[in-house]
Amino acid sequence: MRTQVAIIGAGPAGLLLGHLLRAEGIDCVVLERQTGDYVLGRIRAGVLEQITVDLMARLGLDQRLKAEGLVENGFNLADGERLIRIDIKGLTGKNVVVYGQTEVTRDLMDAAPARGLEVIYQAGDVALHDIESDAPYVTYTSDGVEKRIDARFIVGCDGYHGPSRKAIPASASQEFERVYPFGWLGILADVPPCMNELIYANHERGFALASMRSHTRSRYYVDVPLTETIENWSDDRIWDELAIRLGPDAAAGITRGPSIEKSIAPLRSYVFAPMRHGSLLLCGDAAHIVPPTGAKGLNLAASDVHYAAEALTSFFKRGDHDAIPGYSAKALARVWKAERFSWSLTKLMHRFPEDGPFERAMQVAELDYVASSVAAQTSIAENYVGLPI
Ligand code: FAS
Ligand code: PHB
Repeated sequence: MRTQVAIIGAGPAGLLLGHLLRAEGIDCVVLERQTGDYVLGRIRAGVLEQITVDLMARLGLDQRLKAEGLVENGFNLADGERLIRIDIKGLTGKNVVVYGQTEVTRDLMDAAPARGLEVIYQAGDVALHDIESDAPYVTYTSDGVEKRIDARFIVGCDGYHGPSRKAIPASASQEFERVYPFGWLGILADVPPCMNELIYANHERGFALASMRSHTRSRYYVDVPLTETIENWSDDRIWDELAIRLGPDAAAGITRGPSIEKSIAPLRSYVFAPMRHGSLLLCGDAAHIVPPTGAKGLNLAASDVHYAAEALTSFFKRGDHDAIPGYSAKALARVWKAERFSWSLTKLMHRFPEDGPFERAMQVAELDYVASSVAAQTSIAENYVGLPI
């Protein structure tokens, strides 16, 4: 098979890029290791920045998002008894939308056949070849048969564990990483949210996040040591811990119920640079990871894809060969600012095992400052709604 762009990974980055390229009449094919149902079964992000909403609207794929997405004009930082509301709408004129990553992925998947976007699921042993040439290709197995796709560009949208990033020589790249000494235990339950806005809580027992997927489906998190396993956490134990960490007002609003999904995700800050090598571009988690505290992971994938689609469209439709070399620097400029915000909010809202009284005093002082300063709240708000692209 020959195409113009071979995309590896049918998560939100790969599918969004595929749709954007097809909308420009650019040939592409998406290779996905798993089944579509498996991809949809992964419960991940919940908060969309305006740029992600705008990309879905530009594709005309935002009908459900407009009907079911929850517009959020603010969110809250809880510190023991104190609740600090960040009025993102009032401070920035923008909002975010709560609409699960699963639903974004579903909308993109469902629209693929009608839009001529070919997605090959259960593609095994995907390998990249000749990425430093103008004629790279991908091999993979399907039903036990090895196949090959020749392309002008390959875009790695295969997440943190995919093969694309690993195809770039260490001599030509640099990695930046911080692994956090805790993970987030997430629970999904068909119960109404405890509040109509998100609450990030820093409690002496640890971090908690109250989020949602709809008016009848809630998403909560508590941070747990990396040694923890999900077996140690019954639903009741999670509900008890959430009630303590979120504080009495939020606790009064909690409706308990059986979990429909429960998982522990490790937290890391990670950047791989550059995000292009020869004819291979990287988008999304294939190139960077943020702790989910800032709700940036999915949204960074969207901005990477916006830049990649722009550069590829310039190349194929306008013969502009300068856009592709500029992709990595443009994407990384936004990635690093989101990495900083996510790291900063994680440091502010979590208790680190190595921290002592001084570090805790710094958290209290920073929360006091945020509570009393419009400038401090505006800084948090403009990062949370997403910096311009
Ligand atoms: P993805 O990882 O979503 O997609 C990559 C795709 O590539 C997958 O479908 C995978 O199957 C496929 N792939 C991998 N290897 C392959 C191969 N060899 N061949 C073919 N295909 C291959 N972000 C938030 O903002 N909030 C959150 O709460 C949050 N929670 C998260 C929880 C977990 C457990 C994880 C891992 C991430 C979480 N994230 C969260 C971040 C997440 O939302 C990502 O930012 C988002 O999925 C990025 O999308 P993609 O870059 O498309 O990568
Ligand atoms: C979620 O709803 O899954 C969610 C929301 C905000 C975050 C992280 C996760 O910062």
